[in-house]
Amino acid sequence: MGWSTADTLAEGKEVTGSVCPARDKDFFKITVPQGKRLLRVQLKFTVETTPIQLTYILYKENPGKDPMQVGTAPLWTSGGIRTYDVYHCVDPGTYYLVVKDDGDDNADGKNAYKVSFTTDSDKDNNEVNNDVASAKAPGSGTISCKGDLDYFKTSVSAGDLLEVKLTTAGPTKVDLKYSILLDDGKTKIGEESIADGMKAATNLTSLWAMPKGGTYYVVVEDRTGNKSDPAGCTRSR
Ligand SMILES: [Ca+2]
Ligand SMILES: [Ca+2]
Ligand SMILES: [Ca+2]
Ligand SMILES: [Ca+2]
Repeated sequence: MGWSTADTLAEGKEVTGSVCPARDKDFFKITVPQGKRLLRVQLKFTVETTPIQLTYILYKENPGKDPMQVGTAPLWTSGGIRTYDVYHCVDPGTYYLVVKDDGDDNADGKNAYKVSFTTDSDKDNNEVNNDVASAKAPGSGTISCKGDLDYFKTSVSAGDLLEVKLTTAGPTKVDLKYSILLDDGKTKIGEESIADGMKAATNLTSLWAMPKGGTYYVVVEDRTGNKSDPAGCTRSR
């Protein structure tokens, strides 16, 4: 593998490369500095047609062992030329970005791709809130990265209705979804989502009859788990 020969890629610097011959993989070594929790990967082709289905895999350095896979490009379902602009939630540290053809069965010796990365802090003050144990009181947050889950915790008295309100100030790339879970943190008793967050501000407001009094969890995420918008803002209660 190419860990030891990886090219060091500086933050904010765009470089070009090509996937040739088939099974070629390009290794880039990148650093997420202390205090930063978001890694933005931008990857695109320089031309409109190529036989390559561009994709990437993100690995974290694992001293003394092979790096561990910690992320991938989103599934590409729309056809056409692949272009990525994706946020990953990560810890500070050293990572490897591996750019390749999906399936490792195509090559393009003529045309190049462009890749770059930047890092940022996560402005969502509720983080980390990715599971039942770290659930926070209802409030504002953002789906800052691919696969981000935001857990909120609330309780209702027997016979009460639970009002869930999930809104944004304006359009966002994220197609917001919430699920209501019982106090076991697993059993889903309801969910709502929107088809396209870019069409208008999100406004999901519903009253739910709860089966019993007690603790409930509301989990907010992107409907497909692929989209994110660290600048966006969601509110739930
Ligand atoms: Ca190459
Ligand atoms: Ca391919
Ligand atoms: Ca979040
Ligand atoms: Ca989260």
